[in-house]
Amino acid sequence: MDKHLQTLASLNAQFGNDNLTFLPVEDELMKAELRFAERAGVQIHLQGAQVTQWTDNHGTENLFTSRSAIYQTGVPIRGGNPIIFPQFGAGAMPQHGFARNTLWRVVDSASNETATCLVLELTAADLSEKQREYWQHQFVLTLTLTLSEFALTSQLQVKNTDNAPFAFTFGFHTYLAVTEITRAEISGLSNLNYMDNLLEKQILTDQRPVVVIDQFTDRRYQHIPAEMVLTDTATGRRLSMQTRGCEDAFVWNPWATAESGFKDLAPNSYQHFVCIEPGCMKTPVVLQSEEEFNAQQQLTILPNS
Ligand code: TA6
Repeated sequence: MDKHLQTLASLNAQFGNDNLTFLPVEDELMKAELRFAERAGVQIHLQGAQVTQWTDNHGTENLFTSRSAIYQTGVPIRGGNPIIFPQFGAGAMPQHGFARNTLWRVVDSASNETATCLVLELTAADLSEKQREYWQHQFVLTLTLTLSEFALTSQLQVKNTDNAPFAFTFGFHTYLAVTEITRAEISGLSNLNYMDNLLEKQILTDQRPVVVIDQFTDRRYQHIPAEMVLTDTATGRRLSMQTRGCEDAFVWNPWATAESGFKDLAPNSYQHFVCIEPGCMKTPVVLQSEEEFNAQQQLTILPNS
């Protein structure tokens, strides 16, 4: 059997446990279901190592995944927490690079009294011929997902296993669920410069104490702080996003203006999510041969939420 080919049976036999089950999706795709404590859970699609659901131990779903999402080999899933690598946005390769629409491999799992985790990997050997046309470097991408009662941590490691340097941009393209977009507030971004993709990429500054979304928004905030907090004022729920290794963060919402251009977004979906996307987008990360880069996004539901 192809050493890369993992089946539901082999995955459940090798990595399954009381808190981890592998399940089928459409089009021969597969996903993992991680559970913890009474009600915490995460669903991760092996294509893209993409989290599509995160339920905390209150039973609240904190990520948005479109009900019109397409589950097809090679097609990015609209929502959840796509991993964007090695190109954020448009460029020499298709939008947002190959990591989110390529099948990753499961390499480890663990579960103890404090958390349960799953480790997935993507290397140059997993790329198609077409993808190799865009990207000839040898690399190892490792994503470690850790679920506890009220937190979900994504640790991304990029290793340059080539004998020459390469540069990349990346992001955690996180779709955070909100009750109603105009009731959402983002703190931690005031007084930061941001590039506005909708105003000829001008560099502006936002001096409001919190960012509120009241129109089509596509901004790249620069030099982000270690923590941003999303408050859903309709319910009082507060979600902390703590990052490491992330220099910038896009804030995106298509509003009704752009939503109709996305066939995998149902009408009025824009009202129920905001994307806060930490990463390194403005200045590419350069990795020397055998060098490693680590980044982390920790989502935590704050107490009294
Ligand atoms: O959020 C940044 C962004 O690049 C937006 O400009 C918008 O294109 C969004 O990502 C969605 O991109 P996608 O390729 O997933 O449709």
